[in-house]
Amino acid sequence: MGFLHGKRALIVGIASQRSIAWGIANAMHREGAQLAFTYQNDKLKSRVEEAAAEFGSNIVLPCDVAEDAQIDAMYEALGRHWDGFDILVHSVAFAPREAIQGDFLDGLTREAFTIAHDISSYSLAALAKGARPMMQGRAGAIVTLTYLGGPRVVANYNVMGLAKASLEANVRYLAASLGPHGTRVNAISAGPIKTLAAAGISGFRKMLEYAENTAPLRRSVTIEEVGNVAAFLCSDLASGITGEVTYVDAGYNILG
Ligand code: 0WD
Repeated sequence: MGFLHGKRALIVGIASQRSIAWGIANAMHREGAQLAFTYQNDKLKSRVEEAAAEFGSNIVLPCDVAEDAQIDAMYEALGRHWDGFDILVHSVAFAPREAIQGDFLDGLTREAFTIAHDISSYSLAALAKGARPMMQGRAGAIVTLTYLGGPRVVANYNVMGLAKASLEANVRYLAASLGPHGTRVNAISAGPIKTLAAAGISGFRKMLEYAENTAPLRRSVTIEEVGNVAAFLCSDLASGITGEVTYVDAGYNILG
């Protein structure tokens, strides 16, 4: 029996089979969790439906996290399938392309800052708030995805680095807020992986090659490896861990 047997998990952030959220869904499904999925817009709907079918789920709901009404409607619809759930996976980020290339200040605008923080950090708290009544008292867990460009300066990551720093603080404040309700909140800081979101970051291929050549394990990580850690962090095996950032990056972050 898998270590997530009997758990229900809501997966937010599948855009393709390469998405980190796909790797997480795969690991959670393998470990026995029942899954539900959201999609950002009609363009992504069929891909997410494919994922759901592959993972034995028929719960596929629209949710653009930029819209409060869509978040509310998504939880209302989810409530018609499930009376509660145990796991929330947040694997969503966005910043306007011109703000994630070249010089930090040259590409920075108030609008880019606002969008990056809204979609990449606020959305975690918004989804957690909406989930609170359904996750209440169930020994549940929330996991989100962050990157080293939050605590450190990484070329081209720019305003997304600010948003990830906010996201990591968000994880700590949410952990403190939801701990008394029985919900743990953690982040995984993943090494570079070639996905749709990564393709938007200028110089991504160089970043990936550099990480592969210098990380202690001399390679990059896979969505399967990130998925396994997410499944662990959201399982009862990790019942003593909350408010943490766990690196899944082949050891890259320890380098000076
Ligand atoms: O190297 C990487 N790929 C890393 C990614 C290293 C470390 C962290 N991460 C993080 C990302 O910052 C993000 O938080 O992992 C998370 C997932 O990213 P991913 O799997 O790399 O990328 P992708 O497959 O593109 O999924 C992210 C999805 C969006 O995809 P697109 O490419 O269409 O922007 O986030 C979703 C969307 O599906 N998303 C939204 N969902 C709902 N509402 C919204 C929105 N407004 N905006 C983006």
